[in-house]
Amino acid sequence: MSQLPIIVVPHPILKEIAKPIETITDAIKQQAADMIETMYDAPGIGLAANQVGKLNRIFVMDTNYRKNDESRDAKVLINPEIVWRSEEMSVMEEGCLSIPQQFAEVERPRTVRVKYIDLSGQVQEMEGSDLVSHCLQHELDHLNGVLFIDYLSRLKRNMILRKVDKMMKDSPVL
Ligand code: K1U
Ligand code: ZN
Repeated sequence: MSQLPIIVVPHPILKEIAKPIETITDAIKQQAADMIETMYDAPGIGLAANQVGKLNRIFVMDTNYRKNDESRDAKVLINPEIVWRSEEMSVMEEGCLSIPQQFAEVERPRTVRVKYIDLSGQVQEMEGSDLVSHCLQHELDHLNGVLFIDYLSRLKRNMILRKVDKMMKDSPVL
């Protein structure tokens, strides 16, 4: 397994739409393992392919983030799609590994059900609320070239982008 560099805004790949995965090859399994390692190391509770420079529809997540290895339970979601979303909404503060150290409240459906393919090629469904729902939608957004700052006003978005730009110039190894 190897750690992958995480791409930071305003890199154009973060605005691209990722392509469906046709076959689960050894290369895809390796990519998933590398993404899991990268997510835990960041640390984060999710990571989408665009963020590590790949334009295929896969993300990893583990919202039960714990520091010790034994309790880790990362899920790999391939070609995910939302099949149901609640009318009830939820507002939560979100962060993004591609927008370091910036957080903002985002409103999304409180519960979603997502259909996806797992690493063994089986079709699966998972339903999640609150943090799980926000994370599922945040990661799926990445695969469609959408960032959480796209839900903010232009003023707030530009403030965040300027802060990240300054931070990267001051300490580019973040
Ligand atoms: O996709 C990403 O950029 C990862 C992002 C996911 C996310 C966070 C919050 C709401 C929705 C989606 C992160 O993981 S940011 C880091 C973070 O939230 C965290 C890090 C360590 C422990 C707990 C949370
Ligand atoms: Zn993100």
